[in-house]
This record gives sequence, structure tokens and C-alpha cells, in this order.
Amino acid sequence: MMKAWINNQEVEFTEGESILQVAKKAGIFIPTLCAFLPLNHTPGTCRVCLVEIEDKSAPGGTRVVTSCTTPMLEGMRVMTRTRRVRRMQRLQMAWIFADHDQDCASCVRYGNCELQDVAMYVGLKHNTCNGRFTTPRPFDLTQNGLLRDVNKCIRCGRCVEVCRQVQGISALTIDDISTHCGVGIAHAKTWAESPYCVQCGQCTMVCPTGALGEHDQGETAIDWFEDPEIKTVVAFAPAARVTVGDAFGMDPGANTEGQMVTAIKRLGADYVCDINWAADVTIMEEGTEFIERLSSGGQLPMMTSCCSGWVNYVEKHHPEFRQNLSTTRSPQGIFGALAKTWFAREHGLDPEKLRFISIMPCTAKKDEAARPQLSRNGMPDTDLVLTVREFARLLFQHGIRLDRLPSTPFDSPFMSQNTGAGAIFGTTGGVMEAALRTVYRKVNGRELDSVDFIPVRGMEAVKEAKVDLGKFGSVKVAVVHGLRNAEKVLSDIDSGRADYKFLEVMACPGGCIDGGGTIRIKNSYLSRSKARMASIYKIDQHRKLRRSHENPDVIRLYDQYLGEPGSEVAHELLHTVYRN
Ligand code: HC0
Ligand code: SF4
Repeated sequence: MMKAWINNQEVEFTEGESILQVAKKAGIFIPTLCAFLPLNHTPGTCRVCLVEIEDKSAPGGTRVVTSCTTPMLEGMRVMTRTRRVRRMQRLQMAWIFADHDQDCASCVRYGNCELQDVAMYVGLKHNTCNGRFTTPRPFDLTQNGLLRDVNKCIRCGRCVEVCRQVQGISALTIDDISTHCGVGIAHAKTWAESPYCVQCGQCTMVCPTGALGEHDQGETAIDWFEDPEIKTVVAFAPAARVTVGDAFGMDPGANTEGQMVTAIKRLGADYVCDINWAADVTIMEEGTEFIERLSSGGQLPMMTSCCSGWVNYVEKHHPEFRQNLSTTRSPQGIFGALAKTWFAREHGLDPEKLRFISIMPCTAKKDEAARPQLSRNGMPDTDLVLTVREFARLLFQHGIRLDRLPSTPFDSPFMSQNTGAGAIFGTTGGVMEAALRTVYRKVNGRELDSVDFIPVRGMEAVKEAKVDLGKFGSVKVAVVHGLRNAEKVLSDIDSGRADYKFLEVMACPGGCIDGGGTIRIKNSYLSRSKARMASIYKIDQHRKLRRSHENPDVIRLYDQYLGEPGSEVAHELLHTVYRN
């Protein structure tokens, strides 16, 4: 261990650590915007993390340096709050604000902006450069899932880094020069034209300002809630309930299921249901499809298809694996189809006047909803997708404090009642575990010894397991999350190094619990995964029924409407095709 001093406090460090890293470890605060330690990203572009260090060769015996790019040295003396540092930090902040669109009141980061925080940290009192050099830069709302407003970009490069480092995609770049400079799309002008982007939204999770965000459609939802001619069905995703509480200061991972039902009712929805129910239906179809592929020599490994970012990835980056994707629709896609058919029929509703709104921890789900193959008679099955962030914003707009609400049960079991298997979809490994609970039963005629299938749980990048499937032998399955990790697994499959029969992929690290539509936690990344995952498994443990094939409302669906899993009607409504 080496020693140095920050603000006369002795600190220990190892060779190669930056002053910023050492300070952070020692609990000494240095404001910064571009340095993002969860990603090991220290480009030194914002120039706010200034500190003064002793340097006998410098005039006056000290020098001001950026702490993120300067390595700590043995015996070094660092001061973080000197007059010179404070003056230079304020000037730097003023320059950053000079070409930052400061329409804060209408910004998607209102009340949750890191730029405002840092301005306060450096003590900015009067901003002499306020908007003086603004050059209009692109406002890009071309994509279904995301918004890019370069006028709010401070060129920190965090988004570029997460897309490259975590997703291995490199869809973003910092382009142009001078005041035109900001986040750009690699090899395309608009986001919609990107040959690479899969709309996972991970870039929005690390953007410190409102430069990147979701394509906000909250206003449309309110219009429909208000319209007496329209009946609205709202259903929320497995992970939505354990992530939205962050917007209201609730405990990390807090399960807000009952409070969400109350809140959605207060917004004016006619029916509140649960996507978890449709996840149970997905398992019935996907499990049957897997067994069919095993029996009839179909394309293996079968790959899950419920994650829309992953499906976009296969279509854009690996079309050679399109046949491996399960044709079963995602729970959102299944819910939409059944809302417009079975649900409408059972409730005597006109499907043309019914709107299905889903609440998702995901931006790519907006893109999924817009797929022409997921519509009937010219109407999308899923009419609107609100990210968890948009949902929280709607609640604030209506003065609804989720944390202060009582819980309400779902209206009826109809398309709501779900098992623990449906609940665990929200975390990496959940779809695989849910599928194995049912596939094992279908093949072997008895339940798995333990309903908990531990080898596919946890945050490890790639998880492998073997399961005894009777006449099909011992079958190898795998689970991967994060697209950079998925790319490696695909190359192992391609080269024959991996012999999986079934593969679960979630585009976002951690799965939907860390989806690109969840609440943004300032200056952190994936910091709540553990709490959210634990909460999801707790929900599973407390459900009376824990296997999809035990869900009475799903059994009724097949008895009264679809016949058998994999039937012709089930195929017509619950399966899909992929883009070339
Ligand atoms: Fe997910 Fe889903 S589990 S993708 O993460 O499969 O977004 O939570 O809703 O559709 O159920 C997201 C979460 C879902 C879907 C489900 C799947
Ligand atoms: Fe990259 Fe995902 Fe952002 Fe697209 S949405 S730019 S793929 S991080």
C-alpha cells in the first residue's frame, strides 16, 4: 500500500489509481460529470473534477489538474476545495452551461438532473455564459423507444461507453466539432436509421442530463383515460413493481404491486391486470415449442424471444440465428392479442374501442409494440407502452404519491392471477427457471424435486445447467444477460464450443430489473440489482402457486378459448415471425 494526503487526510492506495478513485474510496467528495467509475470511464472531458496538487517545479509551487486522469503518487499532497480550484470549477461549469439548453422545467430529467447537482456542488452563483453560445443541435425523436436531444448533451461520453462496454454494440459516438459537438449516431444521421442500435435504453440509464431519454407518450394515456368512448386495460411488467418505488424514495426493490393497482385505478384506467399472467401463458407456449423442437429435430438451441432488445439484436446483428428464436410472443405481445380477443369477448367490449397500455421497465418494448406482425385489422395489439419512468411522471402530474397509497387487489383473477413462475420473468434466469418447471413436468410426468432451480440464478454473466428430460436425456441449458456477454455465447454456439439446447438471453444486465426504462439513480449504474432480484424471488416464494401450468386462469384460457398449447388458434394469436 502507498500513502498520500487529500485535504491533509492520510489516504492509502495502490499504484495506478487516479486521485479521483482514491478520494472516492476514502469518502472524500470531488464533483464530476464525465468520470463514471461504475464503468471505469474517465475521459477527462468535463474538466470539473479539478484539484490542486503540490508541484515544486510549478510557479507558486502548486498545479491544478483533473483528478480523474491524474494518477496518485506516493507522498502526493492534494487539496480539493482551494480558492483556485473553486474558481476554476465554477468557470468550467459556466462554460458547460453556455451551450446547454436550459429549458429545465420541461426536461425529462426535471428533479433528477446531475448537471444541476454539480452546479450546486461547485457553488455556481451567477452564470455569466448562460445559453450565450447555443447552437441548435439535433432533436431526434425518430425511434419508437428513445429520445435524443443533443441540445442537452454535455459530451461526457458515458452513453457511448455503456453501449460499447456493456452491450458491445457501439451505436453511439460523440460527433461534430465546437458547439455543434454532441452525442451522435454511428454511421447514420438519425437514431431510427442506426444499423446497430437495439433500443435497449442502457445509454439513458447513465446519461447525467436529459440528452437521452424515453420517447414520452404519457399524454396519450391520459387522453384515453379521459375519453368515455374508450375502455382502457392497463397491465404492468414483472419488474415494474420492484423498480418504480425508487421514484418515490421507497426502499430499493420494494414490491409496490398493490399500490400500483391503486395508482392506475386513480389515473382512470377501466381494468388493471398483470403481465405476469401472460408470462405464465408464454411458458405454456414456449415450453410446448421447446419439446416439439426436441422431438422433431427443430432448430436448436431454442432461444427465448421475450426480450425485445435481444430480438432486435438477433435481427440486426445475427440474422443467421433468427430460426433459433422461439416463435412464441413475449408476455406483452400475448397479453395484447388476448386483450383484443378473449378479454374483449368475455367483457362484451368492442375491440376497436379498447386500448391496451402496458407499463414496462424497458424502452425496446415500445418498438416491439409497433411491429406490424403484432397487430390485427390494422390496430396494434399493444396500443401504448409506458416506461416505468413515464408512469412515475404521470403519477407526479396527478399528485399521486405511490408510497402513501394503500394496496388494492387486481379487479378480478381474469388475466391477472399469476404464479411465481410468471413473477420471476423480471430477472435474469427467470424465464429459463419458469420454463424448466413446466417442461420437466410435461416430459417426465412429475414435478422437479425442488421448485427452486438455483443454477440459473444470480448475476454471473453466463450460467449453465443440466436438466434430466427423460427420453431426451440430460439437456444442457444456459442463461446470459447483457449483449456483450450474449455475443460471446453466440460465437461459442457458432463454433461448436457450446452445445446448449435452450438459451435465455436478456439484453440488459440483470434482466428487466435493470431495464433501460427503469428509474435513473444519479451517478450510479446497476446499484439496485441485488435488492430488486431478491424482491422478485420473494414474490415467487410467497405465491401459492409457483408453476405456470398450475395457473387456474391459464387453464381456463385453454379450456374455453385456445384448446391445447400449440394449437392452431394459439399459433394464430400467440406466436410471431421475425424481420429479415
Ligand atoms: Fe420484462 Fe417480459 S420479463 S421482457 O424484462 O418475457 O420489459 O419485467 O414485461 O413482455 O413478462 C420487460 C420485465 C416484461 C415481457 C414479461 C418477458
Ligand atoms: Fe446502444 Fe442500447 Fe443506447 Fe441503442 S439503446 S444506443 S443499443 S445503449
